[in-house]
Amino acid sequence: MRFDILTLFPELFASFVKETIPGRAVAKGLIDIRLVDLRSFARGPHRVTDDRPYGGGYGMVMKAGPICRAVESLERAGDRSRIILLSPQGEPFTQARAWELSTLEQLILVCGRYEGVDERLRTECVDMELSIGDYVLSGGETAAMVVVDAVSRLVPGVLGGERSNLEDSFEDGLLEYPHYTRPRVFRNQEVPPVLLSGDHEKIRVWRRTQALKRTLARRPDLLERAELTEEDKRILAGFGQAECLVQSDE
Ligand code: 9D3
Repeated sequence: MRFDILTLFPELFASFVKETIPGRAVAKGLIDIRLVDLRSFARGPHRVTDDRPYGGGYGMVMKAGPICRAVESLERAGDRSRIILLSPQGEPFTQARAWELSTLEQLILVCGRYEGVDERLRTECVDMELSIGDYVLSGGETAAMVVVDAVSRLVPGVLGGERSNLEDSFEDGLLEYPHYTRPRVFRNQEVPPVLLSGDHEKIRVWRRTQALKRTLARRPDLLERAELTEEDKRILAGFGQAECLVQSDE
């Protein structure tokens, strides 16, 4: 999978790329990340990438020209390639979308700045527009990092032997159970005794119960869409309403 990131701030990505993508994934050729400085595709002595909005109003608008020229300069992986604009008006980026994108060969990620991009960019050179959530960022760069992070770890071979993607939260539609490590007592709080019991079946049921409780308390919206087993339904039915609301974290 190749990521081409088009941005006015390529240097923002240096440590991100180094720390997020396992070096062996890059070495094995599973992942390739290239940064494209949009300013180098701007024209004139001042290499201007933005201008005032037609019709007046606050702020500046990114010009379509430099972005389109940058996209057109790239080697394309045919129909296994997508040009994605990161924008607050995009459709929500989800784990399902991440899986879908992970099957492609090339993602071209366009990071906007200022108040937005010239509308004609969308019709001319963009396949898809993604938002990472309902909050205001100062540009598309951090959103692009989110997309690269979430997608690259789904590319076959990238995670290595660590663990299966399917164990992840959101893959089964539930929040994760609580985790503990040493020491056994931290500031007077004990690790739940079941985790020290060595009874793997009891531990499995406890963890599933905790995951269900936590999801019900914090993200009931997820629970509605989760794929629940008969056991899950039995566990859920066993929750007293009051217990779920009050003891959501226990
Ligand atoms: C005054 C109008 N602006 C504030 C609401 C509009 C605006 C323009 C550009 C708001 C943010 C941005 C920059 N954001 C992104 O480029 C962006 C983004 C985001 O802000 N939230 C969630 N996902 C994304 S993806 C790209």
